[in-house]
Amino acid sequence: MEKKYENIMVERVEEVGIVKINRPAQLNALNKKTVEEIIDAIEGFEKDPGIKVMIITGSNHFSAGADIKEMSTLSPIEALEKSPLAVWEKMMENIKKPVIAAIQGYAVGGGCELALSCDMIIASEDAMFGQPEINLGLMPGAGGTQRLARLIGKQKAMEVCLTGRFIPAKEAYELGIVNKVVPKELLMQEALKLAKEIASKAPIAVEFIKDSIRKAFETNLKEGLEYERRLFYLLLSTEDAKEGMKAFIEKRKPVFKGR
Ligand code: DAK
Repeated sequence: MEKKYENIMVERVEEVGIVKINRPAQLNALNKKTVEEIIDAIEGFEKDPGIKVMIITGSNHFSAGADIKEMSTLSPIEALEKSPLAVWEKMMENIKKPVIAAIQGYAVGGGCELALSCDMIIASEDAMFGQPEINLGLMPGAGGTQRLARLIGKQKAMEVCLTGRFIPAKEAYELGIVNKVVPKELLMQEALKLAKEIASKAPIAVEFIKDSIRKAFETNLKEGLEYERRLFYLLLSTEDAKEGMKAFIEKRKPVFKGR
């Protein structure tokens, strides 16, 4: 039985944990309660050995960002000390299991930042991305300037954050923000297909690959290559790697056990 939440829905499909933001009347704006529930659900799936991959999605839209009504009452000190958006943004850096964002409708402001903190993005044709904080006299505060600049380069990140322009799915794909654009009715099917494929792989290899790719954004090439090499040696010693190579030689499908 899944836990009951107020503003999100959780579901599991085989080894995939799904978190669905569900405040459709407010376009899934991220108020404190919603972000706390997202954090709780993701942490729950992260600890659950039966879950290998997660999907974050939203009802009708992904999310129109931080709840502006709630945010307008926050003092800077409150934002610094209590902001759940900051907690969630830091938490995503430490999640070991792959997280896929399945996006329809708006993914803007904090919603875009939540998507960018995921490992892959599948978008429906109607998806819209953007960092419109500039129109509120603000700026992205949960990774928008940093992750976007690393992902699409300085010039494009400047344009997106300084104009606040919304970017349609097709353009987001061309910019490299999105892995795949699919018709709306196929969104969850495609996200689940990707999630299940990854869930079928050797779990320690999946964890190390995610860790190593993320490291590429935090280190210089020399340190990153050294980090990768060490993880590779570690993987060689796992039962799953021995099984994977043996199965190849014996021309059969490997059976991975996460050891
Ligand atoms: N917050 C609260 N309510 C929102 C909302 C939001 N972000 N976005 C939409 N809504 C509400 C609207 O007020 C409206 O409610 P009612 O008037 O019906 O009661 C309902 O959702 C439907 O919205 P619209 O009528 O505006 O719908 P449209 O289709 O006409 O327009 C839109 C869709 C997405 C273009 C528009 O709603 C819009 O521009 N929304 C605001 C988008 C935005 O500016 N997002 C950025 C928010 S700032 C932090 C780190 C990060 C952040 C904060 C703190 N720390 C580290 C401390 C992040 C900040 C942000 O995300």
